[in-house]
Amino acid sequence: MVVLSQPALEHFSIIETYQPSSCLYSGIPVVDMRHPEAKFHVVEACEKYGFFKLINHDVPLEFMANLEAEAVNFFNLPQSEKDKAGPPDPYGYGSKSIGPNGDVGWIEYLLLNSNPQITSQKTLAIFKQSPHDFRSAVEKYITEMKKLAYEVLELMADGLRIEPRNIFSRFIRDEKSDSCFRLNHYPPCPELQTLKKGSNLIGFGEHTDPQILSVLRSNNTSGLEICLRDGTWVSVPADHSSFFLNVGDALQVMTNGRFQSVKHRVLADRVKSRISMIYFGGPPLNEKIAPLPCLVSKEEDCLYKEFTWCEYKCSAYKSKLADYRLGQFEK
Ligand code: GA4
Repeated sequence: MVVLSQPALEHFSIIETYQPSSCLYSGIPVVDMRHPEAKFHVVEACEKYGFFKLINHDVPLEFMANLEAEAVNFFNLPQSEKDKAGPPDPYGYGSKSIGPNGDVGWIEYLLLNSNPQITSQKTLAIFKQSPHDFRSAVEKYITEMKKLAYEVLELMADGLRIEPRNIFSRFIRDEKSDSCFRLNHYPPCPELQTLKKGSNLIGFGEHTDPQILSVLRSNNTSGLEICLRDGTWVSVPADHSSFFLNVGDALQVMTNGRFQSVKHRVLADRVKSRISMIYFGGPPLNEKIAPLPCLVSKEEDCLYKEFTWCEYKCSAYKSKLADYRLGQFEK
C-alpha cells in the first residue's frame, strides 16, 4: 500500500493491482434461480467462493431502478443537508469514514436498520431530506430483498439436504431479525489519473460481512472485487439487473466452515459513479450462533464455539474492517 502526496487523496488507501481493475473475470459463479438444480449450484458456489451472481430472480427491475433514482437524488443533495442525517451511530449518513475505528474509503453512504420498528431519528431525518418518495422506495425494496434472502437460504438448506427448510431462513424471518440495509455512493475520482498505472483507490476496504447473507445490487459501474481462496483478487463485472450474494461470517459458523464468508472490497472509478444497495440479513440479537449439529460429524470437528449474535456484533464494532473477526470464536 502506498500513501499519496496529493492533498485530495492524502488520507485514503491506494493499492497496486497487477491487472487493470477493469479486467473482466468470467469465472464468477452464476446461479439461475429457475434452474431445476439451482439448490446444488448455490451450495457449490458457497463452498468454493462464498459468492455468486443470481439471475432469473423474479425481483421486478422497477424496484431496483426506483430505489437507484431515489438514492441518486439523495446523494445529489447539498452536503449540509446530507450531514443532518449523520454521523452514523451506526445508522445514518456517513462520508469517507466507515465504522467507529478509523477506516476510511472513497465513499458516502446511508446505513439503515431494515426493521421498520427500529426506525431511528437519524433515519427519519434522512427521509425528510429527500423531496421524493425515498422512504417508500426503500421499504418496497427491502421487502423484496427479504423474500429473496428467504428463498435463497431455503435453497441452501435443500441443497445441503438438511431439515427443516427454514433452518437458516428462520433467523431473518424473525421479526426481531437484526438486519440492515446500506446504500453506497462511490463518487468518481478524477485525481486517479495522476497516479501511476495499476494504482487504485479504495472505495470500501477489504472485509467479510458479519451477518448470515448479503444481497447486493449495483448500477453498471464495476469496482467490486472478491478474494478467491488462493488469495487472488478478481474484479466482478457489474450487472445492474442481477444480484450478487455473499456468505457472511454467521453462515460460515452455522455451516461449520463448509460455506466461507468471502473477503471483498470496492475500488473507486476515475470517471463513473458507483451506486450499490445491500441488504444484510442478520439474526435476532439474542439468537445463539453455532455450527449446526447435522453439519458436524464428530464433536472434535466442530470449529466454532457458540456465541450470541449480540456478542459477535459487539466485537465486530470493536474491530477494523480488514480484521479476521471469527478468530476469537474458533475452538
Ligand atoms: C461490514 C458489512 C456492513 O456494511 C456493516 C459494516 C459495519 C459499518 O459500516 O458500520 C462495520 C463492518 C460492516 C464490519 C466491522 C465493523 C462494522 C464497520 C466496521 C469497522 C454495516 C456491518 O454490519 O459490518
